[in-house]
Amino acid sequence: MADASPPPTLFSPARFGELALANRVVMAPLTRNRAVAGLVPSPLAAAYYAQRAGAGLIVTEATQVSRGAQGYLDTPGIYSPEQVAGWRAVTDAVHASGGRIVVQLWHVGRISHASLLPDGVQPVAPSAIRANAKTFTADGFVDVSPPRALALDEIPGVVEEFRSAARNAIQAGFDGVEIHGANGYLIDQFLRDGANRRDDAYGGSIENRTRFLVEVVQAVADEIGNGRVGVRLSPVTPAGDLGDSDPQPLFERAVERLDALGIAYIHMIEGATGGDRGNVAFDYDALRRRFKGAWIVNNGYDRTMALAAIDTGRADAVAFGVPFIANPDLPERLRQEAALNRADPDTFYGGGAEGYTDYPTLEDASAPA
Ligand code: 8OZ
Repeated sequence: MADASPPPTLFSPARFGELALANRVVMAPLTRNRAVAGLVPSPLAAAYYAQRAGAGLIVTEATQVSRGAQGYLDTPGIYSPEQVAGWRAVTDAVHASGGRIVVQLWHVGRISHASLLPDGVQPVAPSAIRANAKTFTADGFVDVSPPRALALDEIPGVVEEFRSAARNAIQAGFDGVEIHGANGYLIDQFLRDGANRRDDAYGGSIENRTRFLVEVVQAVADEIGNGRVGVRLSPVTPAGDLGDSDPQPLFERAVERLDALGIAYIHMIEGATGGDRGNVAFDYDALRRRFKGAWIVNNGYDRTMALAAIDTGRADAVAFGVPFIANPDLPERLRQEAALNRADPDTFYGGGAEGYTDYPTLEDASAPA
């Protein structure tokens, strides 16, 4: 007899590896550029994330694994004791509110500017190919700096940065980590041939281009346990001026290799990040068939699409980005089919409490004035 438990809905609990989720509404990673001195998370971050603890899982904003991993102004890190202490306040607040939270570990690679890097050094990348992309610095939006190619003997050191950031994450009280393999940043630059022209063990064949991803995930899993590790991928997004000549077999193999590592979940951005879901024909189901862990989908989902994704079994959870900025109680609003607050793009990046911790819940809205 098959398992008699009812099929899950968007609001059913789930277990992804070692992560126990109260529901299948995930808060996607959202860059907010509000870190304070030392790239420590804002003192407001604890309240911001705790307000959103009704999510089955919170993925933090992308967070640098080292000083050299930064590509934008005022994004937080997780490599110094002060940053770990700042994140501890966040994880304590989320856990006190009954939530679960993982930190997204990030290295931007070529998407950076010398003014953001220690001693104004060049950004690093698989190959010395500059992206036609801008980043945000103290001087506003500027073209990214020309990168230099990582030497073969430097790569293990970058892998170690991810490992030590994962160790710090556990020390900071996180339930796990999500490795940022998406959106044209360093791991994605190794994966896709638009940025990787290496002729050593990290370039050329699919096996070689997936090597850096696998080494990072292996190191992090060795450090904190594979059941606490997720990976975000975006096979066809043009973000960061990155593309690949044949993404289907590349990402099928990447997912197979992640499956072999037994990680908790894959977080799949479908289409162009924050944009057209159908920019390129791509068979996501062929990827999912290669992975036994949990499958989180993302990009432009509304309530109807999210319910259907779980009901049909196409996904195990759905991640929402912008709707979570404006709706701290998003899972409750989805449950009740309540109206959603509209997000204000002017307060997405930088600033203080406005547009960060001041969006009302349904309860706030119904309270007498
Ligand atoms: C928006 C602005 C800056 C960075 C990503 C980490 O797209 C980002 C990001 C998003 O993954």
